[in-house]
Amino acid sequence: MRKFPPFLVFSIVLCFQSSSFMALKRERTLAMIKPDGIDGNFTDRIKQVILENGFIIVQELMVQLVVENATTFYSEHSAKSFFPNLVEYMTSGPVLAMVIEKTNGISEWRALIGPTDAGKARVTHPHSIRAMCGSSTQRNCVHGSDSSLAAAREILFFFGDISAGAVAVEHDEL
Ligand code: 3AN
Repeated sequence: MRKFPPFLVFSIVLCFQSSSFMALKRERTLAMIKPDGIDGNFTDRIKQVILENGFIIVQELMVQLVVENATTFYSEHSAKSFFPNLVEYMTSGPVLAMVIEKTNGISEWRALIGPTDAGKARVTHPHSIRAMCGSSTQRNCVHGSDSSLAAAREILFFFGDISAGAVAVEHDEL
């Protein structure tokens, strides 16, 4: 049998791991329909987009956030001038939190929801979810975790440790 130089074998294995294997990682992320999305009756259409794009919905929970919850969830923005308005908006009605899963799910969901500014989304990403149901930078209808660290933290926030098989309990408030 023909022998290949070890460095060639090593390079091929490395390429396979970094491009094929790593890029095909199944990921869970947190998707949330915010109060304006629920209020505008966009829930079914958003879920349809989720399923049509090959995600599965692992868990879902309709919940009314209170000020303390919204403050914790968006703590990274606490120093921003829009923070009080953001908390007020996020507590203005129920939200639907979902754990969704797909290969490369974190970036795939971010791509589907579109830019933060829904007005800009309508111009640059007209087929995005925020273009469909958002109205401004703040009232942008949906949320998506922006990294694997954020996904883990946000899923834990709403659902507890579901990797251990725990089932989320439905609450009126968190
Ligand atoms: P994204 O939700 O696209 O990741 P972030 O993390 O920068 O955007 O902001 C979190 C949330 O804070 C946004 N979804 C939006 O509701 C609100 N927000 C962000 N930037 C602004 C802003 N300049 N003015 C008002 N609200 C904002």
